[in-house]
Amino acid sequence: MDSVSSLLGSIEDVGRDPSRGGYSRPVFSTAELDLRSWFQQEAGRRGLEVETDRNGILWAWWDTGSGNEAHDGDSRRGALVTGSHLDSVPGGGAFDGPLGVASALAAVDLLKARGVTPHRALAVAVFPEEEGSRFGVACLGSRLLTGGIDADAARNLKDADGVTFAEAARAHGLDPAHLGRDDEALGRIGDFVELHVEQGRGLIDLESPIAVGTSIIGHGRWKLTITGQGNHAGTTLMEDRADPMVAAAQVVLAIRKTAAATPEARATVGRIQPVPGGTNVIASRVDLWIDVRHPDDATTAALVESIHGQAQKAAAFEGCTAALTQESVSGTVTFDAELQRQLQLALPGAPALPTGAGHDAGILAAYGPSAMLYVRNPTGISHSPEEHVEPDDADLGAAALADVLERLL
Ligand code: HGY
Ligand code: MN
Ligand code: MN
Repeated sequence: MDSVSSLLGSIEDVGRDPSRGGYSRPVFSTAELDLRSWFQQEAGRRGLEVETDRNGILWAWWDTGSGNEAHDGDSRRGALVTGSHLDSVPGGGAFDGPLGVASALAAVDLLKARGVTPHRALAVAVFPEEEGSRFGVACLGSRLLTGGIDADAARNLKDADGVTFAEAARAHGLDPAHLGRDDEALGRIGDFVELHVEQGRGLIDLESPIAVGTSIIGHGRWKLTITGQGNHAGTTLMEDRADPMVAAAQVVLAIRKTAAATPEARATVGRIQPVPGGTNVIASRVDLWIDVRHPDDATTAALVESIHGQAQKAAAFEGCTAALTQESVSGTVTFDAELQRQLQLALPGAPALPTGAGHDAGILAAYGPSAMLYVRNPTGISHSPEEHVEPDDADLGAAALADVLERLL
C-alpha cells in the first residue's frame, strides 16, 4: 500500500520547469503523457482496468463482484467516480490535480485493505486540460464529455504554436471526429467526488486537515486584443505613437481598480503578449487574458462589461482599438446537497468550505451529484511552486476519501 506522498514522489521529477520553477505539464505534452503512463501503471497494479475514452479522459475501473470480469458496460452505469486532473498551469505546484489522482489510488488501496467489495462499480477518472493552459478553455475534457463546449469549437482551439486540439488529439491516438458529448460515459457517472489541494487559507485558519466543498464561485476568461501601430522605438516621436502597450498598461490598472471596488470580485491579468515583442519595437498589437470571478454570475458579467468599456476608452485614447473575446465561462456551482450531506456524515467534524477555484467537479455538477474534498495547504498558495501539502495531511485526505467512497459504495 503506497502513501500518497510516495505515489507523488514517483512523479516529482516529471515536468519540472527550470525557468519558471514548479511544474509545466500542459495536456498531451511529454510530461503529461508520462503522468498518464504513471497513472495507467499504478491503476493496473491495483487491478483496475484502464480505458481512454473518445475525449481523452482516462477511466480506471474497479468493477463489482470479484474483479474485472467481462462486462457489458451496463454494470458500470451509475458508478461511483473519483479522480481529478494531471495537467498543470505553467510553473504550477506539485499537488493541484495530482493530489486528487494519487489520493484516489491510495483510497483504492485502503478500501481493498478493508476488504470492501464494491456493490457498484468504482472508477478513478483523469480529466485532460483542466487548467486550459494549452488550449485556453478550462476543464476542456469534462466540457467535451458533457457537451459543455461545441465539438467543432474544441477541435479548432489552437495552442501558442498554432497546433489545433484536433491535431494534438489525433497525435495521441484520439479520433477528432469523435470528440464531444459522450452519453455512455456520462451515464456511468452516478456520483462524482473530487479530492483537491485547498487553493487558499481556509483550512489553515480553521486548523483542520480536511474540508467538504460547498460551492465554486463563477469564473471565466476573456482575451483582449489591443491593436495599434507597430513602429521603430527610436525614430517614432512620442506624439506620433499609437502604442497598444501603453493602452494595455492602463487596462491592467483599470481591471485591478474595478475588481477591488466590487466586494468578493477577483480579476487577474496573468498573461500578456506584445506582438512582435522586440525591445526596440513599438508593438503593433498586445494580447492579454483576463480571469474574472464572482459568486454572482450577473456581477461577473457586469464586471466584464465595465472592463470592456474601459479598455475601449483606453485604447481610443492611445489611437488604438480593443476587441474582447470570451474563452470560457462557468457559472457559480453549489454542490449536490444530499451528496454533501453524505460526505459530512462520513467525515464528522470536517468543516465545509466554498472555493474560488474551478474544477471538473464543477462542470459535472450540472449533470449529476458532484462533491469535493479539500486537503490543507499550509502555504495557502496555489498555481505556484509554493503550493504544499504535508505528508500526514495527504494521508488523512486519502483516508477521508476512502471513508467517503466506502459509504457511497
Ligand atoms: O483556475 C482555476 O480555478 C483552476 O485551478 N483550474
Ligand atoms: Mn486543479
Ligand atoms: Mn488549478
